[in-house]
Amino acid sequence: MTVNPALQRSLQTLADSILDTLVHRIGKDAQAALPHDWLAATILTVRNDIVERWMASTKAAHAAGAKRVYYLSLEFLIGRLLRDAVTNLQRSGEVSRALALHGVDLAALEEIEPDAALGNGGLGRLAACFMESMASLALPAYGYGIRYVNGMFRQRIDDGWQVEMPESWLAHGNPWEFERRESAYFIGFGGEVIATDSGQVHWSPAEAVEAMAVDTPVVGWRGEHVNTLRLWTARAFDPIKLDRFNAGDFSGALADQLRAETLTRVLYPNDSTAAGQELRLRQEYFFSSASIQDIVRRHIQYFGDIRTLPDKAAIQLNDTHPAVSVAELMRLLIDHHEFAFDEAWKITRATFGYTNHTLLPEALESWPLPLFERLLPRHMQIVYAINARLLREARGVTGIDDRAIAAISLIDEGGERRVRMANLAFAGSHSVNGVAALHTQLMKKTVFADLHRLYPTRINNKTNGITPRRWLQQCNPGLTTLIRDAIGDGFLDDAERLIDLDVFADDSAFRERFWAVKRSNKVALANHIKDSMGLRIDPDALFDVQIKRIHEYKRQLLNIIETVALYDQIRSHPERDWTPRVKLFAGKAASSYHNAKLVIKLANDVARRINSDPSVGGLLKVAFLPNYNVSLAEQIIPAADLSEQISTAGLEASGTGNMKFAMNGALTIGTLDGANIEIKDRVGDDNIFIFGMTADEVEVKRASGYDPRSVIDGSNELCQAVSAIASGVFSPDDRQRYAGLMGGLYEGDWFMLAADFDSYATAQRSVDTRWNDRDAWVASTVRNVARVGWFSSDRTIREYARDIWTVM
Ligand code: HBZ
Repeated sequence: MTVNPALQRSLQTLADSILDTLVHRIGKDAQAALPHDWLAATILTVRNDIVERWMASTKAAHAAGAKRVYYLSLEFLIGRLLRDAVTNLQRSGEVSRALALHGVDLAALEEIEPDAALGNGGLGRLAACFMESMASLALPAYGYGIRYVNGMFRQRIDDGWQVEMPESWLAHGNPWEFERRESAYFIGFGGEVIATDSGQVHWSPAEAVEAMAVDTPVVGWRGEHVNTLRLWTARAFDPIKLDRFNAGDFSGALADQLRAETLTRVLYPNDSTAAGQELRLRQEYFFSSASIQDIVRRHIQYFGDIRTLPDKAAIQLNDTHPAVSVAELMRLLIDHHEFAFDEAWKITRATFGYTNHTLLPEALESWPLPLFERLLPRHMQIVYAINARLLREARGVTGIDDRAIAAISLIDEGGERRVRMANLAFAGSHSVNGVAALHTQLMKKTVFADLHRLYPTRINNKTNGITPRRWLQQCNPGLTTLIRDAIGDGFLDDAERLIDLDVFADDSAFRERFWAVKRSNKVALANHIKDSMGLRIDPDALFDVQIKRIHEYKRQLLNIIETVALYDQIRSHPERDWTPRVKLFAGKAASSYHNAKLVIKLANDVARRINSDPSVGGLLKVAFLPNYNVSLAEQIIPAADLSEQISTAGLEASGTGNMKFAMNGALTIGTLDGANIEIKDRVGDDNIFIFGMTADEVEVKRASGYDPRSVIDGSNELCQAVSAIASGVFSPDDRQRYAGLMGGLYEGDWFMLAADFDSYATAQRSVDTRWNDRDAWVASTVRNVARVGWFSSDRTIREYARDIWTVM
């Protein structure tokens, strides 16, 4: 190969600057450097380029007097950043060759970067996709959150059981971040509120911590724009109390610092039930207050007059976790800027938007009023004042009766009085959105029905999306190259151009190449599974994948029971022409969620039995992959053939994994739930396997008395599988292990697994049939890739920008 001398020189320059960074910033030479040292040196070098673009982006927004978007989220599930940054800068080839001059492999460095797992699941990952899309669309935006020292726990599987281990993503330091010691704010808690003679109100907190900003640059596609992810860390004002120290009270001397550090120590590992602890409310207020103070400070510095805040700032609340921000902005406007209530309220409402991510009642946040009042006495008064105004407005509307008033109120008066965060977020925002069409409809019909009657134009839909950079281009380079060869690279800037691929579904030569890419991704995953778990799987089998948080409504149990039923069938009818399948599961269970943890154990028990049964040998394998995270998803999704999206209809707000799989050429087996409905509308009924009850049918069945026992008894396959599990066939060491879990199906089956079982099993057999018509299968997968460009988070962000933030 001839090498262009100019290129050679620039590679050498880059190689030299990486080495220079290694020596002068890390303090190691090339001989002594460990892989982590090379990783840090590479990041620090690439960062120089990013910082320049970052400053240019900030200056340009300032010069233009641009409106800024503020995305407030207690979670940002960003994963690794190096590959993201270098591909968005379009420098992967260059960086990889420069490192090669030192004998270092870029891909290997990328693999040892820890995952920033500052989130639980879909909600946190959505925030990360949105940050990337906002930068790619050159929207001036800030993400605000908490810099947890320990993110989502690391999951170990011990004898089939989930064991939670602390995740320390900062163990080797974090070369991406910049501490901003000058951007620090006072955050108070507790104390009392004093009304002064002049009519002003003074809150004098009993304790306080300092919030300090730590910034990470977020590089947009093609590197043209860089935004800021600003995460807060807590510090004591007095890191050490010397008087106590000198008196020999060493732990007392450090107590404040320890208390402060506790605040931002750990992410609550729960994705579907509101954590009721005081520490959680403290986290919520801590990051809300710091963010709102920072936003107000920036606005006044740039624009002078706080009255214009809604013209220059749009604040989006990612679920209710930052909802106390509504009261915090009101407090700053009233107590610090001397606004009258009504004017403060007008500014506040015009500034905030609220996104709801779930209708599950146990996930809706509400705080016991005494706790809220003790921790945030001034905010409690403001909540009361907002509530008085809200209820006054409601009483004036015909059709709103006492029951509706009680439902609209910010205070839940049924039993122990509680502050309802969703109602506060709703009341304090000009826009309230759901995350898929069905979910938004259900918001209007159920949880927010009365608030919707009061404010009928406020609720709107913004169907979720995913960034095609991370979830196609970076995780699936083989497919990306293939698509590029077929339709050019316009799809890299506009994912909807993937539609040009549609005609290639009928091109047999293209289908061959498409199939070859999928197969090589499957070989790579099979190797990973062999190396990490010692399990051999056949890359020519159908890879059937369910990866997501473990939750009863997501119905991993439905999948496992169907797996057991299939196992029975294969053993009873070995003569039939079975389709070889590999069932892959991964996901974390909240540490206190008993049934979810039992489902993990069951998946592992079933896997052990099936994988060691020679009578089903090459036909069925089951694996539960430990420690599901963003990086593991990036490996599994490109290798999947079938995507399991099987929640009880009406319960999955949207789903985003469903979009990632379809974009990587897996077919979906799913219910008419969340965004599955919109995926079906786009890929077409022939290119997706839909089964089960609709949300309406679920509602009717619940209302008319669902009797799971008769359903189970009426289905041979289901009954056999449930009895086998219940009687200990898969748990010979503890035959009772699953008696309760299976008993729950007979007794209530809240998630209506039994009701959907036969329909699911039938759909699985039509998957087999399609799989065995290779041409038809591949044509369908090509059509999926071609038709799901709409699910790019660029499209979602454009809709937020146009309809909610009015910035585009
Ligand atoms: O948000 C998920 C929804 O379940 C999913 O359907 C949707 O696609 C996704 C993005 O909109 N919700 C969550 O991930 N929720 C949480 O992670 C969560 C975290 C803390 C909580 C409650 C929920 O206290």
